[in-house]
Parts: sequence; structure tokens; C-alpha cells
Amino acid sequence: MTDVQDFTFEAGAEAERLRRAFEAFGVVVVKNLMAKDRLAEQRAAVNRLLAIKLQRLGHSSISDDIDDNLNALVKFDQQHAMDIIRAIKDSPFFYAILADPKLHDLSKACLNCETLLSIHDIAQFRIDPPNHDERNFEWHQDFQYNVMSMNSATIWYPLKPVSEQMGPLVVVPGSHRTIVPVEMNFESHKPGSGLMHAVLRFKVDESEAERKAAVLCPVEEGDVVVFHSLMLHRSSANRSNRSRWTVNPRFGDAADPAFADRGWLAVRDRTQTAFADYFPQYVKVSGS
Ligand SMILES: O=C(O)CCC(=O)C(=O)O
Repeated sequence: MTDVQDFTFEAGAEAERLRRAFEAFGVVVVKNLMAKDRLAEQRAAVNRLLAIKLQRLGHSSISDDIDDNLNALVKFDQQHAMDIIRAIKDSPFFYAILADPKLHDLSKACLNCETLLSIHDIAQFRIDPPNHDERNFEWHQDFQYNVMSMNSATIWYPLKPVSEQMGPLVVVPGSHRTIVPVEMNFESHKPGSGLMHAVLRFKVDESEAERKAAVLCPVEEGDVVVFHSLMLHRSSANRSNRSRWTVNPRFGDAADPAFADRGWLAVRDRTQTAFADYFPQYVKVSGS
């Protein structure tokens, strides 16, 4: 049984050690990588968007805390959380995260590569309010959603600590060596609804995945998780009384031969059938 400590490092760990752990487990946790003041700036940027939205709805008592303001906002309508996610992704601070040298160094070390690509469309920001399970992911791999280089890195870090009750990420260390076949059904999918996860159904032996699973918790302020695009992972339910805020960009290796040969085509808003187009042997199209 793999222990989370086997792939957990302090910031400043040598690239070679990170790479070896990433190769062995498909996941690495780096403690204290993001500076606390950078995280405070990111929360402040999120809070400005929450304040704008609340003011537009006539709500005048704005808090300094993103959770208070989000709670006030979703009382008007849960869908406002999606508007905030959309605006966050289009904010300069989010582009700065994609350009963060610390995340680049970590991704390059893990992927053992020199030239990264990061596609804005598939970088995510998640807000997971308590007891709101609609957007929770079952067991899946990220490659089928993103179709960047096969050995891409998904970065996952919280703006506030994630405790056991808050729905920590669950991973299967060492599961990153095979592509899991999927069933795709775009029939009732609405782009931009935040429900893209429901389009793919992964053929996973769930009891085996649960048996080998490691729960990444607690993840403290400043800690960063990076995992391989083929590593099996899932969400868990947030049963605390505050939201889980996670920053979730992805970095691929531009030198992956198949990725470069297809002109670095990946999944963007308008290319959601890319996995079926390039990997038809893993796909059964249903609902047509
Ligand atoms: O944060 C979560 O609950 C799931 C995130 C995830 O599955 C992903 O980043 O691919």
C-alpha cells in the first residue's frame, strides 16, 4: 500500500527526486511551494469578482472572506458560482498562474521536459460548495478530456486548506501507465455548464481503484499536488461547512512526438471530440 509520504516533498526538493517519484507513482505533493502572500493576492482577486457580482444583485454588505461572499451569492442562485469560475479564468491573475515559474519548474521536473504548453481552455478553477455534488468527478484520467501530451501534468492546489471533510482529492498511485477506455455521450451536454465531466464514462474497476487509493489530505495553504494525465483520480464529497477552492491548470510536454505531429491539437471548447478522433480504439460512442 502506497503511503502519501512516499511522494510528498518539501519545496526546494531536487528535480531528480521529484521526477523519480512522479515516474513511480504518477503523483507528487510539494509542501509550501506557493508563497502565502501570493495565495492571499489570488483570494483577493477572487473576492473582487464576488463583490462585483453581489453589488450587481443589490447586496451591500461585502465581507473580506471569499466563503462569506460566495455563501451570500449562491443564496441568490447556485449558478452564480459558475459565473465566478468563468470570470476567474478570464482574469489576469489566472493567466499569471499559468505563467508561474514555480509551477513551470515543478512540471518540467516531473515530466522531465524542457518546453511546456499550457492551454487556457482546459485549465480549471473549481469552487466546490458543501453538499453540492453535481460537479464531483468519478474515477477518471485527465488525458481523455484534454488530449495534450500523453505525459501532461495536472496541477491542483487550494486557495484555503483542504481538510478531510472538505472532499479531498483521491488518487491511485501507480495507475498512470495505461489508457482507460471511455464511453462518450455528448447528447445532453451544454458547453460552459461546468458538467463536461458527465460526458465521459470511464471503464474502471472501481473496487480495485478504491483498494489502492490514497486520500490527499490535509492539503495545506501553499501545498501543490501535481499528477500525471493518466493517473486515476476522483473527487470526494464536501461535507464541511465551507467551499473548496482549487486552482487546476495543466502543463504538457511540447516535445511529445504524437502531440507535435498533430500540430499540438488538444481539446478546446470547439474540439471536444478530439479523443474520439485520435483514439477511436478506446471509444464507444453511445446515444447516436
Ligand atoms: O478537485 C476535484 O474534485 C477533481 C479535480 C479533477 O478531477 C481534475 O483536476 O482532473
